[in-house]
Amino acid sequence: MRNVEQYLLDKIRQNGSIHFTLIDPEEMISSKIVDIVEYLEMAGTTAIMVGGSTVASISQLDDIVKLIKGNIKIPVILFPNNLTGISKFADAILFMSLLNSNNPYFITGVQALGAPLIKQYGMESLSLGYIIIGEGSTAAYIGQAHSIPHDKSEVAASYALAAQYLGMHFVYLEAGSGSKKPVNAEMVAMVKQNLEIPLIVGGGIRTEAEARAVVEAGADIVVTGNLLEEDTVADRRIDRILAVIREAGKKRIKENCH
Ligand code: 1GP
Repeated sequence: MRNVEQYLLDKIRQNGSIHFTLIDPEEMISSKIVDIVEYLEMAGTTAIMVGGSTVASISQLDDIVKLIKGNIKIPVILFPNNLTGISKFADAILFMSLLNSNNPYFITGVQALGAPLIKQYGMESLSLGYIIIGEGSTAAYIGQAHSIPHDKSEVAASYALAAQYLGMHFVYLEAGSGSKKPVNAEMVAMVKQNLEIPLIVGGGIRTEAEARAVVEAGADIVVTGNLLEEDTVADRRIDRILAVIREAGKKRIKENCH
């Protein structure tokens, strides 16, 4: 796919909100991946993100990206944790800065190391301000984040606005994969009120009610990852979550028209 960003913006405009599936190459058994991504594409996920906080093997990542790309048409977007999160076989990369890290390596350092590789691969780069919310996640630990507490919505809103003014194209509020507490609706709403670029929300979203709450509060893109490991494909929970995101997205479009 050539212009992933335009494709995503069109999908958000048409649907009000969209869903990304996160595949962690270290958590997912390759034999299951093809069935799962084919199913998710059919069920209506908009893109597959590939990455995880501890991805260490580029060859394993390459194999998984190739496998996914060979079986679906929706874009495969890298969600890198480090230099080892870059595979030349993906359609695009979330070129992200962990805005609330205490370590400049995660804000601009690894980006400078990775940029020449992205250019060499001719890969589309989606500029993203990444903001970690709440304590205790692997992402917060590895990224040495100065995590924003769940009740400090105004701090999250300031970081998000800073991302926009720095020229970034997307903002991601991350509660951490497998988190017991997703980003709350109040924080999503306050961030969105002050933002003109698309807002991605993820981490710990497992139920229809949680997905509905973040979309109604203003999330343009909802990410789920861990959910896949709970056999939600088999029990159709993933379909119900996608349906809720579609329904709440449509409602947002209607409200914005009035
Ligand atoms: C993690 O936000 C994503 O980076 C998804 O989180 O795995 O908890 O769905 P989950």
